[in-house]
Amino acid sequence: MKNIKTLNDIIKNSNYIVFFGGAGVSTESGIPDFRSKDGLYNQKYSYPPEEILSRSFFNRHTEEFYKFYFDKLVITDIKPNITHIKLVELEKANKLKAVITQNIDGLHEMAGSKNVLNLHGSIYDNYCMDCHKYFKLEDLKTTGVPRCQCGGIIKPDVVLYEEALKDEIVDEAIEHITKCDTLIVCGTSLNVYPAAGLLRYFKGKHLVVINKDNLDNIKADLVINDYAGNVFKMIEI
Ligand code: CNA
Repeated sequence: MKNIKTLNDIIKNSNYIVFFGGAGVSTESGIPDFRSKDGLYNQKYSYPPEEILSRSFFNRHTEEFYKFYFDKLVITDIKPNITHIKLVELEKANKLKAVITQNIDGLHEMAGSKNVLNLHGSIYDNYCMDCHKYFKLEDLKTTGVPRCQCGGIIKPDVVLYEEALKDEIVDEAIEHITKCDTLIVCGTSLNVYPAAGLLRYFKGKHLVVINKDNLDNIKADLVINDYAGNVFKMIEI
């Protein structure tokens, strides 16, 4: 396939690649995304998922939030897929300098990637909202509202709608995007801000988009409309 050959040529000639990914990177591991045909936004719930995943909803309807969260977003009996694995190989080859992800599923770390910037946090980290004690995911009971020994509500360290991203992670992401010669954008609809807005810092040579559906909100040098796995399995390292 001509596009794959072009991508392999770009990778061969790049020294500083950054990967910017979204939910589409994990669909082939069995985690549904938000906006695809069979994504969470096209299923029926008592409230729209965008509302359930907001901070004001978490505050007002904590139990309802947790029901949705544990049912739909905390999926742990899964494995990294070929895209996660190839990214580890690219990092080991010293080509890939950072994985910037909007995902909260921890699959890049599970695959073995070292420099992962979790823009939206991770389901594996949780804190008591009162005493700030840290809890691992397996410490949380998955029914009702998880509570700390001090009585405080435990909140996952994931960024909900209406919440700000962490400055130090955003700063690091901007630094990598500004410095890289190739930026690979993959499996994201680029609808969620401010994450999607970080791409404006790119001033390198090759902007590559790999996405199942065509995106009309970004202009790239190379666009491959295919499943991430189909593309990454062909990447030569
Ligand atoms: P999205 O808006 O659902 O977009 C996903 C994009 O990926 C769509 O354009 C799809 O066409 C595309 N896509 C789906 N499967 C594939 C595939 N196999 N190969 C290539 N492309 C594919 O999700 P975004 O990431 O853009 O939105 C950001 C939200 C989604 C973040 O806040 C995440 O926390 C949130 N989210 C994360 C997960 C996860 O951690 N795995 C799951 C669902 C949602």
